[in-house]
Amino acid sequence: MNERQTFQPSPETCSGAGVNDKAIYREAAADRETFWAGQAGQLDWFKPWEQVLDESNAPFYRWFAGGKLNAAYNCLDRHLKTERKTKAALIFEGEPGDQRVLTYQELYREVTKCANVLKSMGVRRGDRVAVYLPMIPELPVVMLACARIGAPHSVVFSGFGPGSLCDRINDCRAKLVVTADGGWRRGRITPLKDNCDEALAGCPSVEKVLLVRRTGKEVNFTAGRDYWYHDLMDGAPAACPCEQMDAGDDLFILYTSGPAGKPKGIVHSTGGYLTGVAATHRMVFDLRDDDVFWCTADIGWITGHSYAVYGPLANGCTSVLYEGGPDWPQPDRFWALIEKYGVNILYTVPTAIRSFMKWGTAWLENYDLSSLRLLGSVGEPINPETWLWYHQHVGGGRCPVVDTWWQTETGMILIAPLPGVTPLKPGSVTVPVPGVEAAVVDNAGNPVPPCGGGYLVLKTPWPAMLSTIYGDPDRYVAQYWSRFENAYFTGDGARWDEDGYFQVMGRVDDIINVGGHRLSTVEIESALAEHRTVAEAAVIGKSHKLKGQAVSAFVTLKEGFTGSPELAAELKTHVTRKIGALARPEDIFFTPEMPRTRSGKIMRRLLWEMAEGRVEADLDGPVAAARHGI
Ligand code: 6R9
Repeated sequence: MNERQTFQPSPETCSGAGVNDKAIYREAAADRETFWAGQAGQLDWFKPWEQVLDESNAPFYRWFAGGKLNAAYNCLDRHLKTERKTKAALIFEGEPGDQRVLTYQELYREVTKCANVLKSMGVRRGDRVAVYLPMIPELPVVMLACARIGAPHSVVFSGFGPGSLCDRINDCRAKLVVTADGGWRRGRITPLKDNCDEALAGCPSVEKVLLVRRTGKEVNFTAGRDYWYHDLMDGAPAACPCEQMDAGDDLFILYTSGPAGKPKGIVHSTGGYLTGVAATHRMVFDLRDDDVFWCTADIGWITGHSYAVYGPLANGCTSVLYEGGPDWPQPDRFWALIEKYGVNILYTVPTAIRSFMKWGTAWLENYDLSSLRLLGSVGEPINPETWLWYHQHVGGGRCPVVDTWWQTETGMILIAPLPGVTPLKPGSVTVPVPGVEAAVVDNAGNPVPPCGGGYLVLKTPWPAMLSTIYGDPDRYVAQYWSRFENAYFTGDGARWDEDGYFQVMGRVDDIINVGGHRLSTVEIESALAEHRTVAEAAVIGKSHKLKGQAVSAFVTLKEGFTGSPELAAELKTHVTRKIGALARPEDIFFTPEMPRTRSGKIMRRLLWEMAEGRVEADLDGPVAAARHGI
C-alpha cells in the first residue's frame, strides 16, 4: 500500500449523508453509547430504551434494553406518513425479464396481507418460519410479514439442497416453510419444491407449507399441508397491527458455516440489528434520499438481509432485486439493469467483478453507467488490481469504492471507509466505522505493531452483533468470546499498516470462502462420507482465479471400490445434492490413505500444497492421488 495508490474523498461525489467531517470518528470513540443512541433515535420506537447497553450478563450484551419497536413498522409504516408513500421501495426484475415495482404503500399492503396469511396458518409470535425462496419480491414480503407479527424468519439460500434445508429447519424447529414452485437461474428452474418435499420427509416440526407460484412448473402438492400463496393472499384482510417487540427479541435466525461442521443459527435481535444496519447503510454508502441502491447479493445471505432488505427499507430508499445470473442471457445483464433503473449505488462481490474482468470491458461499453455514484465490495478480499478495474471501468474513475468487511455474526458493516471522509487505499478495507473498535492481535491477544499480521478481533460490542447461537449459548461464548480475553474473535487473519488501515487476509479456521460464500470443510467432508463408496474424506480450499477459493476433496474409498472419473463425477453430484452447487468439489483426489501426523491428525497443509500443485503427488506413497478433473 503506497502513497501513490491513495484516493482522497471528493466533495462532489460524497456529501449525501452529511458525513463530511472526520470528527465523527473521534466523537464516536469518546462516547460510543451516545453515538449509537443517536443512531437508534433515527428509528421509530413505541417505547424508548432505558439503557443503551446493558453489559451485566456479558458477552450476552443487550442493546437498547427496555425499548420496544417493530422492524416492519420502521421499514414501512413510518414512511407512509411522508412523501415516500408513493416512492418505489422495491424494483424487481426477474431473470426472464419480467418487472415489478412496489411503492412503499404497495409493499406495506402486501406485507400486512401476508402477515394475516401467516397468522391464519397458525404462526404466532415467537414461532420460527423457514423461508426457501428465490430472489423475488415475495421473499422480502414474507420476511417483513414475519417481523410484523414477531415470528423470527430463517431464510435458507435457494441454492442449498435438501440436506442443508432439512438441517436448518430442524435446528430451529420451524413450524411453517415458505417456498416456491422454482426460481430462474441461468435459464433453468431451481427445483425448490422438490427439494423442500425431500427435506420435509425428515422435518417433524413443519406443519404447513406456503407455496408461491413463480415459474408455473408443475409441482407435487400435498393437500392439507401445502397452500398456494396467491389463493390465501387474495382472501386476506389488509389490516394487521404490529407486534410491539422488545429491542432484544429475535428478529431472525440465519445459518452460517462455522468451524466443526454443524451450521450455526446466528440470531439477530430487533433493536440493535436495525439500528446498526440503518446507520451503516446511510454512512458507508453516503446515502441520499432519491438513491436507487442495488445490492446484488442473494437475500439468502446476510448481505442481502442487511443491505437489500432491512437497511435500505429502514432508510426509505429504493432497493433493486434481480433474480438471476449476471451473465444471463449474456454478460452485460448488470450494466443493462444499472442503465435501465438508474442505479446510483452498486454493492457487489469481488468474485463477480473478477468474472466481469474476464469477460472483458467490451460488455460495458454500450451502456450509460453515469448514474453510478458509489461502488461497494463485500464478502472476500478484493485485490488492488480488481479494485482498480472496478473503479475505472464500472465507476468511470469518479466513484469511490467502499470495501466493506463484516460477517453474518456482525450483522452490519464494521470496517469500511466513510466515502466523504476516509481516503481509500485499494486492497484495504480501511478503518472501523465510527463506534466500532477493531484490532490485529497476536496469539496471546496483544496488538501487533503496524505492518504486522495476526488475528482480527473486535474490542467492544456493536449494536447489530449476534445475540447468541440459536439453542446453543455455550457455543456462542466458546466460539467468539473465549479465544481472547475481552474481545470478540472474528476467525479472520488481518494486517494493519502505519495509518491503522486494515487488510483482511481471510479465514484462519476450517471455513473456506468460495466466491464470497462461507462453507465449512467439515460439512462437505461429512456429506462425502455419507456416500456408499467413501471411507474417509478431507476437504481443503485451494486458490481459484475467479472464486477466490475452490473446494478440493481428498477421498479414501472403502474396500472393493476404485477411483475413476465416473466416481469422481458421482461424488461431485452427491455433494451438490446434499449441500448445494457452491460446495461442489472442483477436484476429487482419490488416495489409498490420508497423510497423518503422529498424533493422527490429517496433514491438511500437505493436502493443500498438493491441491495447489506446490508438491508433486507421490503416486507410491501414502498421499498417492489420482486427479480426476471433470
Ligand atoms: C458479509 C459476509 C464473512 C467472512 C469474513 C471474511 C470474509 C467478508 C470481506 C471479507 C475480506 C472483505 N469477508 N467481507 N474478507 N474483505 N471486505 O460476507 O458475511 O458470509 O458471514 O462471511 O467473509 O473472511 O469472516 P459472511
